[in-house]
Amino acid sequence: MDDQVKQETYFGACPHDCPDTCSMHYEVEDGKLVNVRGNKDHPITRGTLCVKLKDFHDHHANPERLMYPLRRVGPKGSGPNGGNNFERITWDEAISEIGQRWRAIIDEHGAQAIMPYSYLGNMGLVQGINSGDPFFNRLGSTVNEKTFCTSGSSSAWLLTNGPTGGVDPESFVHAKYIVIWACNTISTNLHHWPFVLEARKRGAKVVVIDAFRSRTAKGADWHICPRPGTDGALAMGIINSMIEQGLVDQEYVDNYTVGFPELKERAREFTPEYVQAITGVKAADIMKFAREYATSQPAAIRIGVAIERSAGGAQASRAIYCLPALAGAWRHVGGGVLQLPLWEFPVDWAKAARPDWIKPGTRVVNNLRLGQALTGEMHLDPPIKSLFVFCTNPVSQAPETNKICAGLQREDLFTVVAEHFITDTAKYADIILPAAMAAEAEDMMWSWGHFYLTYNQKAVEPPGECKPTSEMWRLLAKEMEFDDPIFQMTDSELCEAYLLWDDPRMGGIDMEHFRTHGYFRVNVGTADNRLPHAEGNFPTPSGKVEMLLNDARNFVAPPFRAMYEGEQDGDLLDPLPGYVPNRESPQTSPELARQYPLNIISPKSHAFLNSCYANEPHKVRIQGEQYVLISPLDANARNIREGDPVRVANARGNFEGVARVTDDVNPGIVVATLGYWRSRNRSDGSVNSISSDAWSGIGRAPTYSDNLVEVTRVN
Ligand SMILES: Nc1nc2c(c(=O)[nH]1)N[C@H]1C(S)=C(S)[C@@H](COP(=O)(O)OP(=O)(O)OC[C@H]3O[C@@H](n4cnc5c(=O)[nH]c(N)nc54)[C@H](O)[C@@H]3O)O[C@H]1N2
Ligand SMILES: Nc1nc2c(c(=O)[nH]1)N[C@H]1C(S)=C(S)[C@@H](COP(=O)(O)OP(=O)(O)OC[C@H]3O[C@@H](n4cnc5c(=O)[nH]c(N)nc54)[C@H](O)[C@@H]3O)O[C@H]1N2
Ligand code: SF4
Ligand SMILES: [Mo]
Repeated sequence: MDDQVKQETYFGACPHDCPDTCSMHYEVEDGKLVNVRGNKDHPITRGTLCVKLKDFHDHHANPERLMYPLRRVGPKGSGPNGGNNFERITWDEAISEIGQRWRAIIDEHGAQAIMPYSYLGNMGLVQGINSGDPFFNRLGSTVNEKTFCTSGSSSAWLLTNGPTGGVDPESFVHAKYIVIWACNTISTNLHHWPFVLEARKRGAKVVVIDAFRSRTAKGADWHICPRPGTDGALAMGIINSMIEQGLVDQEYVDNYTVGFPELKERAREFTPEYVQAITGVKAADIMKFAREYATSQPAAIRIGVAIERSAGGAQASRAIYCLPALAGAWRHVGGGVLQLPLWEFPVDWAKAARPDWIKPGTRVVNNLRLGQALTGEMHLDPPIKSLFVFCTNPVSQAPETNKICAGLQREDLFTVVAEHFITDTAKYADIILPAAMAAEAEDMMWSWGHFYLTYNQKAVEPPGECKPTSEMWRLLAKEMEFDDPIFQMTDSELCEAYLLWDDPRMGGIDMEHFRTHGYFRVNVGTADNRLPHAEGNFPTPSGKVEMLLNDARNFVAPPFRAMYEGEQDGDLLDPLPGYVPNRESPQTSPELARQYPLNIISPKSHAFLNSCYANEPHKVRIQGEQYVLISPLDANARNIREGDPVRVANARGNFEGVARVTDDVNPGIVVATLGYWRSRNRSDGSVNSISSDAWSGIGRAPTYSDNLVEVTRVN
């Protein structure tokens, strides 16, 4: 019958950089995506999507979406909001112009004058962050090192515990004591919260350690509120207090750790009183926490990404990773630390990223230093003459964005951006390529929040002339005359090629399993029996928890150094965990603190996913205008009232928002959440106008929680 509507359902996988990696159902009617629902069968998703994705089908149909390739017309900066003006072109024109420009650049400067720049706007193996690695490695471009997120805490993890998935997030239901440390679970890891609540129903206590009273802190039994960047001191204080109170599981420590005597010596100075002075957490609370944590087993720690965002972030992480060994928490199902389960995924990175195609000696530019690289502050020879951006929006997300914008305005820089929208970054492009969205291309997702591989089927055709990222690489490879087989493979073939099917963790399944179930839990034990380290078995050189390192060098965990075996910073690391104070603080930079006395932190927005959705009015309505949380004491001192427009500034830049005066933050701290587009804020600025591109000590991680500012009322 002609008028019968053709209905179909496909498996989806949320492509965003979110630990939950939800499994979804795309509902399609007559070739049109009409609804997206959470998969009820998926043990993590359990049928619900978050506020960001619940109308994901509308996101696909956003009228502002890019539909055609665009080319800049007129001089740079002559368009809206200081960006460029564009005209519509065809894909053929776009690809051949890119090819021509690149061939000329390669002739004059060599291929390293071209730099790719990507991040986790899409996590998929086929359409996401690393999907361009084979192409760019083959091209011989500069290697872009990707340390936006978790490289500090991950480097610390690999040094201390090795590449283990740690405690299963689902095993948290068995915990009697749950510590959520620098993680705003209810906003950023929503599907883990039910496991926490289940544990609490069974008698667990939930403790949140957060630098302000976040949504999650409000939902906890106990909120411990250290000053930002002082977690290393707090963890060392807990270690001190466990030792002093005789709470260490000596047998576990003797059998399965290295360096306890040295750690004990290091912890001696971190008395509760000393740690109180650094962190602002009361000495009695430090002792109480140590007692409760050590004696309420199983105890599970969920560490957030924000722990690493200051000079001492990775050192703090190392100290925290020692806690479950000291308490013997790894002996129990549901005891230990959850860092990133991603270490357990049998992904064939050698195939997916082709590090073997990187020529020895190829230079590496870190993604946090984009501004320096483009403006010449970093002395690059050859200079970057072409930038290719995909799956990331650095003008919103990277630090020191004023510098990035200045670089992007260079007339001699040829910038290509593949995007869904004309973002704050895309507006500076010479060529914009319209990318397909999740429902429009096949993909396979690993996860950094649980143990499931999740499959994404192509449910509908891309609209207009949008193309999957994978197709973009095929077209560019053809243009550059690369005939390697990987550039001929279909998306289905790539999905299959990028998994290590023979790895025992794949349980003997094949692609058909994904086509019929949509997801697969890798074989790492079950939530009720996974006990990875009850008897040590840490994948470290010693097989033990390495509290003490032997002649370790500064280290960036492999996935973040872009899978290349490139040069490493040669600095000797502190062999022990410890406390490294913030770079910008009244103690370490008193001059600066006189001018800029407030420590700003910029956690994630509840209704945005990084900068995604911050251009959608209904999400902005939920999230509210860019706000600045400030304590009553600091507000009064500056004559700021609730709702006043305020400017947040330091020497790097400024942005404006509205003041929310609240005792959710302590005096000396201000909070402004991340993701807002600077072009849509009150003034052309965002939290990353003021953030620093300095690295944290290990892992070249960002220092977004280590920035001083002053806040003033805007009249
Ligand atoms: N809604 C939403 N969810 C997201 C994202 C998003 O943008 N929006 N982004 C995704 C991504 S990429 C990531 S990495 C994760 C991150 O998720 P989380 O790890 O939760 O990171 P944040 O929200 O940045 O910060 C978590 C908490 O750490 C606190 N904090 C900041 N600095 C410090 C500190 O020095 N010490 C302590 N103890 N606490 C501190 C903040 O106040 C905040 O409440 O979220 C993912 N999920
Ligand atoms: N101040 C401050 N800054 C931060 C943080 C912080 O806490 N504070 N957090 C940091 C962290 S943890 C992270 S992970 C980074 C995240 O930084 P980004 O990864 O840059 O964040 P997104 O906003 O998700 O950028 C993704 C962009 O990719 C586009 N995109 C999505 N899917 C596709 C696709 O399939 N193809 C193409 N071509 N484009 C696509 C989206 O439209 C979006 O514009 O930000 C970092 N920046
Ligand atoms: S953003 Fe996170 S919580 Fe929301 S649907 Fe995607 S994976 Fe799930
Ligand atoms: Mo992130």
